[in-house]
Amino acid sequence: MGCKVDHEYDYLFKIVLIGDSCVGKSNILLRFTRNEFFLESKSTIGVEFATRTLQVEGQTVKAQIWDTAGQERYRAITSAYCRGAVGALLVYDITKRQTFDNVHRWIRELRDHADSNIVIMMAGNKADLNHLRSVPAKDAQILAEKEGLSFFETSALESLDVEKAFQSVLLDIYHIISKKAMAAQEAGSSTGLPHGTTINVSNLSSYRSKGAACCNSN
Ligand SMILES: Nc1nc2c(ncn2[C@@H]2O[C@H](COP(=O)(O)OP(=O)(O)OP(=O)(O)O)[C@@H](O)[C@H]2O)c(=O)[nH]1
Ligand SMILES: [Mg+2]
Repeated sequence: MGCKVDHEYDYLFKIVLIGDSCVGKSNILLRFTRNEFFLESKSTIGVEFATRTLQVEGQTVKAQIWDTAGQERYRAITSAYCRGAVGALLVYDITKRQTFDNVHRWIRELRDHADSNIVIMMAGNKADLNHLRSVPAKDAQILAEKEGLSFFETSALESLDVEKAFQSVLLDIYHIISKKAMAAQEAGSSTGLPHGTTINVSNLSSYRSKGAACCNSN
């Protein structure tokens, strides 16, 4: 177990990249964290992660992004890494209908294993292959509305809306946390007690990093 105290950011958000194999999860992560793309990338084995620190509404947010393997044989590992995630990019391939049909399965996976307030962004990747499209954007929009997800079509290859998709997830998470913090503050002030009141903000502690120890179990 590695532990460290990091004062270089205000918030640490754990995000997972999830979806069928070959939809482009690893390349989306590469594009977002290193501005790179590999046409012949290898299938992810187990799980990998990368980070990027950016500003969200004036706060320094470190996104710790876990790239899971889409292959069936790694399913148990994938579920394990969803634990504690506060955001997810659920990726399908716009040219492969089956990867879109499986989105339901991945939503269940997230709802079963991740944080109950998880922000889910559905990303229809490979938008550069419009001529091979088998999933109309309209179908995805309808599903997104029904399931309460955000939705973007992306292209890791052409760097289309990858940045926007992550920014949107991080902003939504930040808003949820700010609201919770405000509610906790209000609960504190409504007691009318002087300093020293104990306010239960346990749900916030996993997000707030300043001065706190951050431990990964691997
Ligand atoms: N045309 C196009 N190809 C892409 C895009 N994103 C990824 N690819 C290609 O799709 C293939 C699979 O990409 P990966 O990023 O390895 O897919 P993955 O979802 O991580 O797959 P697993 O690790 O097996 O779960 C590779 O050949 C990529 O070059 C994209 O936006 N457009
Ligand atoms: Mg991969």
